[in-house]
Amino acid sequence: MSKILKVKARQVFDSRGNPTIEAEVFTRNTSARAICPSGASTGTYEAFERRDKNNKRYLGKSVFNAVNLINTKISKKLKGQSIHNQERADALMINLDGTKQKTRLGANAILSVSMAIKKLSAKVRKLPLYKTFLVKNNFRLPYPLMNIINGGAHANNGLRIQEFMIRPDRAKSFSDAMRICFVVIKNLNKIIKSRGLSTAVGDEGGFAPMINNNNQALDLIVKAIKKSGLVNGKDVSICLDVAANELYKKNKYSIHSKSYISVEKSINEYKKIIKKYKIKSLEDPFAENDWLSWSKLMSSVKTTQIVGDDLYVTNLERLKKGFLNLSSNAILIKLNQIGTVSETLDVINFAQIIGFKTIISHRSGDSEDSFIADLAVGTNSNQIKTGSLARSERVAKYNQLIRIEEDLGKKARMNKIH
Ligand code: 2PG
Ligand code: MG
Repeated sequence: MSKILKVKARQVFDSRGNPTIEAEVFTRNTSARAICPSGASTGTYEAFERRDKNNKRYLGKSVFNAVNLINTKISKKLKGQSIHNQERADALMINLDGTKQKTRLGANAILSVSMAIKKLSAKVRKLPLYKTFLVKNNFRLPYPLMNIINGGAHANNGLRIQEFMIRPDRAKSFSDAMRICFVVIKNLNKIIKSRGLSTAVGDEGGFAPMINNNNQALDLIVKAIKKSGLVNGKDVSICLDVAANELYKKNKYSIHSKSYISVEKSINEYKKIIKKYKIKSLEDPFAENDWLSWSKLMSSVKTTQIVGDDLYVTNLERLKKGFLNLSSNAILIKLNQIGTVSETLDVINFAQIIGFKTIISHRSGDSEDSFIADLAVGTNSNQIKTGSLARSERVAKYNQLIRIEEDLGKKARMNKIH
């Protein structure tokens, strides 16, 4: 009844129209499936994403070899295993791969199967997915970090910073959080339009107007918050993902303008915008190997949430290093950076023990799969970052959180931001 009969995978497409993997895990009576997401601004230490580099028909982007590995090697290995023993199934795949960054089978192959097993286990146990992770009761809904202006590698407008986000800090419920973000986004739309700029959206659903100055983007957001009758820094906070890996050259950074400046100067510029725009959260302010600059920033901006994404790549060893170096106080969690559900849960668990905020995240190439919405609630993660209120692959996660809030009924509570 709860033993894996076979695993079947197929090539499907993600929100950028790139091939990705959907895996379907079968028991004798039922099945569940999951789709792997894919990043654009990826960290060097992320688990390996396997693509058919030599297949010219799909410009080297197809995933047929990884699909084939699932249908043969992984399926054979998992046959007969219990769907309720996630650690064992994940360990079997990790061992079958046998490499540090999952280069043999591909983390995209392994993760899609791992997620499908998790979903199937919940389905067979007749439990909502969010009830099958770390938390057993007192579930908390995460605050959304909505990416409302896209720049960097997610747009072609020349904005240095990759993501300009809003977080509705005073929302009383998840539905209230959605309403607040909705109003700010609609007002931002009007403001952008009134400037004669395009309201077309980038990869994560945020607007991608043709502006190339960070402050200009921040000014637009401040205006939108005000126009909504809300107070910036209180009702709604501005949060940024700099994705500084992309803006680093020879110990210098081009975060604040096109010219490269020293770390000290970059920190000063950060301090200025934090103060002026009341920025509450900064993700990847420096590059993935620049540990020293992270610690320097942490000691000079005490009240800001500093989030490690490419720095940690959801990897326990790197998180431990960051903890010892006082590099940040929060971690971004992306399942496909590490490649299995079990390893992801280990990282979340450790992060919470050491007092780091955990933020569950989508990828810029995502799909209708809303697994991360359940993961956020099931781990009591403070925040979820899953794009703007546009593009169905982003909205799918928000809609799932609305369903979870309804399912929890009177017991539904928001997480703590501070
Ligand atoms: C990030 C992510 C998600 P990508 O940098 O945080 O927003 O982008 O998936 O391209 O790495
Ligand atoms: Mg990031």
